[in-house]
Amino acid sequence: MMKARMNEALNRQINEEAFSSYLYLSMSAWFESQNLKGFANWMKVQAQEEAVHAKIFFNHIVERGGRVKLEAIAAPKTEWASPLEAFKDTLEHEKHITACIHGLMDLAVEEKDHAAAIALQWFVSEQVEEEANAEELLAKLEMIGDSKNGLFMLDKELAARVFRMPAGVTV
Ligand code: OFO
Repeated sequence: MMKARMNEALNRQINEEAFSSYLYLSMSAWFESQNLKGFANWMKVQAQEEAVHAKIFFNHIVERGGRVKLEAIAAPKTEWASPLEAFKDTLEHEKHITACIHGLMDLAVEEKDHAAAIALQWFVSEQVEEEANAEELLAKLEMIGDSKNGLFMLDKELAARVFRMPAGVTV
């Protein structure tokens, strides 16, 4: 049985992940409006991943005899000045999520909640990847600058991203 403090903190994290999904879906919609279909695809896949993250926390709470309580999801931003700005926001958001995950891990250690700590370990590694992906794309966009050709090439590259359920995860 999970302690109430951890249960509440994990419920808050479900909301963070649901908001992440909503934010990236909003970015996907913005990229669609800019006719950048590859970027839109990349963000839609990202939104799917975030929805899975929320469900992993959901399942963990249920498996441990806790109680899932869903809260309202805040409205995300809907307009960006440029793809560069969208990816700056993405990186900032992922840094925020990393801080949330680290906070949860600190709580798991404090509460001696070993099961939560093991579940959170996957998220610690995932966040390293999430930040690295956002940093890489941000660096590419900085390199591209005002080049329409560069943007077109990157859009083509991002069109290839497909959603894959993480290994060992069923939601
Ligand atoms: Fe769930 O990793 Fe991004 O936000």
